[in-house]
Amino acid sequence: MTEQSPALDNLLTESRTFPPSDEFAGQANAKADLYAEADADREAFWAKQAERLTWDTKWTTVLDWTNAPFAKWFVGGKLNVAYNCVDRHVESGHGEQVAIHWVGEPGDTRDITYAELKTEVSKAANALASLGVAAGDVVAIQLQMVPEAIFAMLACARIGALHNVVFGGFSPTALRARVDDAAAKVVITSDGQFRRGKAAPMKANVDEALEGAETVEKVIVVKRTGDKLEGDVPWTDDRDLWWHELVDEQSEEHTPEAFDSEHPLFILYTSGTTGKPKGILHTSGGYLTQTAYTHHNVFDHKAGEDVYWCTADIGWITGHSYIVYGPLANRVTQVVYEGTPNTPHEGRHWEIIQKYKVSLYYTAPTLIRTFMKWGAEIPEKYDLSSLRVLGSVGEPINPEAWIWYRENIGAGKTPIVDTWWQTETGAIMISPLPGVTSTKPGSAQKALPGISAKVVDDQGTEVGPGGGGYLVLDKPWPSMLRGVWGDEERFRDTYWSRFKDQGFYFAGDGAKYDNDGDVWLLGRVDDVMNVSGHRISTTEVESALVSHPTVAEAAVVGATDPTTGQGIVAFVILRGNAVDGGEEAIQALRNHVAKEIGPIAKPRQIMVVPELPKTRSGKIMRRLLRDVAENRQVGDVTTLADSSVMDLISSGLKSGK
Ligand code: 6R9
Repeated sequence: MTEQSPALDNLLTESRTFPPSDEFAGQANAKADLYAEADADREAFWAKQAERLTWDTKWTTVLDWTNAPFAKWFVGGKLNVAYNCVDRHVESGHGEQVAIHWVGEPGDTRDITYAELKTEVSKAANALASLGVAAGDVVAIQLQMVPEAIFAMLACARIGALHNVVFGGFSPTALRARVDDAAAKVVITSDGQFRRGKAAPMKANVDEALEGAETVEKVIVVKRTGDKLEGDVPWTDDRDLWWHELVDEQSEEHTPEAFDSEHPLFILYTSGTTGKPKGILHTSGGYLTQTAYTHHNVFDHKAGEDVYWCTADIGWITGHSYIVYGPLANRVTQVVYEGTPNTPHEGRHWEIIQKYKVSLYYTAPTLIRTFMKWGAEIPEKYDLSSLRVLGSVGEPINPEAWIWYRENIGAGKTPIVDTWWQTETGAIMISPLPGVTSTKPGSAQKALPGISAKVVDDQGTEVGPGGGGYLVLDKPWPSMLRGVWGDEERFRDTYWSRFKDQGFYFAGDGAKYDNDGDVWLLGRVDDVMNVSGHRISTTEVESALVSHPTVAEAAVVGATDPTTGQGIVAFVILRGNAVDGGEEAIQALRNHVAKEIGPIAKPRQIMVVPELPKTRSGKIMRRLLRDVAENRQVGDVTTLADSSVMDLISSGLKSGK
């Protein structure tokens, strides 16, 4: 983006709004006056939110921003994060409440009460301490969605060690980079993991990753696949320990120590589109305050009544903030599911919702579109009447997917909260409040009470209604990142240099205001195309394509074009048996986009493909599609969830399908 005041063409013309029912609004945790309360005195507001937690020592100052961009929240306060997520619920008489309904992929289940969680976390904390892990040490965790993953994270928090969770599907090279950068002392993993009905090795990959790793002293191995896994689990005698042998013999008593509010809680690496991944650092008091506050208000969570399910993996920030910390601080009862959504059948999620009477369900647009592709007749077979709030996170949600979600999963009445936030923000920042906001399909709408976000132009000046530009966060917030691990320069450069004079945090996302002042996220700034001088978001064209009855999923890239700068190239997956994908069908799609957005947005080329390349967190890798669109050799595919997808796409195109 080089020109001033980028006037993003106002291409999304969504005008449907869905106010909450009187019944929902009447019982909602968050009422409209929350905005005014926060505006009147932000620091007093956040101090009140921090009272959700149990502090050993109360803070003296709410916010210290004198060393910006390094914030300190609840300065002088001391607390134990694990105590807040576990023990205090037992002490208040809820030890018998189920914290986790765990569902294994092969169908095994385990219900864990708060009393049991306290025992497990205490034993794991004693186990780590027995290996010499102390406050400030780093423990890397590469585990699938098994209860031990949560026990391990909370055990680290309990003793003040930082966890560094590495997504279970990451390669040995990726794991090693994260272990080395954070200087992890202990690694926790499993023998193997169940994936689509098969047992796949984990420990073998970890061993490959750790060859010659200098900082790692011990590897703790959870037994999950056991004799279902082919071959022996590789073992290094003086380094490796079975979780069950080490943990089971520990005392069930562990006294949590109070740590400073700014004590580091974890590092989580985010892969930028290029270069080395960044270790995002989060700390304790502010992070837990905002994750708990948002979980309470955005999902309207009622402790002891709701059953909540966030489908993320703990390898991502959503799993950290909305499976582990926020929900457990709020005494949630939640489902944790180990497997993939179509194992053993495409109704697995709905079956689980029916069984556990899930009332709050939080997932990602990519999965919603996959469900659309599988067909509405699948969820129709299940009783989903327990659901009362649906959430979305991870990427912009197309209005079409939003409506499908509400109609087919939410019985046409549940509020949908489209939550915008990032690994760096730690917690939800922009979202409707389900009992207050008249929701709009496709828009995350407004910064939450206590949060301030703006859409600004190149110069950092806020744009007016209907205008577009960059999303910035102009005031510090409690769960904000406290740095990039070991790289202060990169922290300042990446987030704080773009609008240095104004002191804004630059999120890297394009956004616009509609005429009501609601925020629409338009994808990463580098996903905004420039066609003949018009700025068009890839999301907007994707949204138009997906609104056509024959299209299940679409990904759009801007390909270099000698005359127009960039030309729009679309990759589409067609629905079930809709059409054959011939010339006529493609022409119809081009015309549909022209009709929905305008002739300027008509894709230069539309390719029908069987799959789209996605990262393991479900984000479409447009870089690879750009390679195809520009007839280049396809680049590095190692971060794809399924690296064979690109072959499938390329061979399909060559054979003219
Ligand atoms: C929580 C998470 C962050 C990036 C962010 C943005 C995109 C997330 C979104 C959304 C539009 C939403 N994003 N939520 N875009 N609407 N509701 O996903 O963190 O993995 O760090 O990704 O995801 O582009 O900048 P993370």
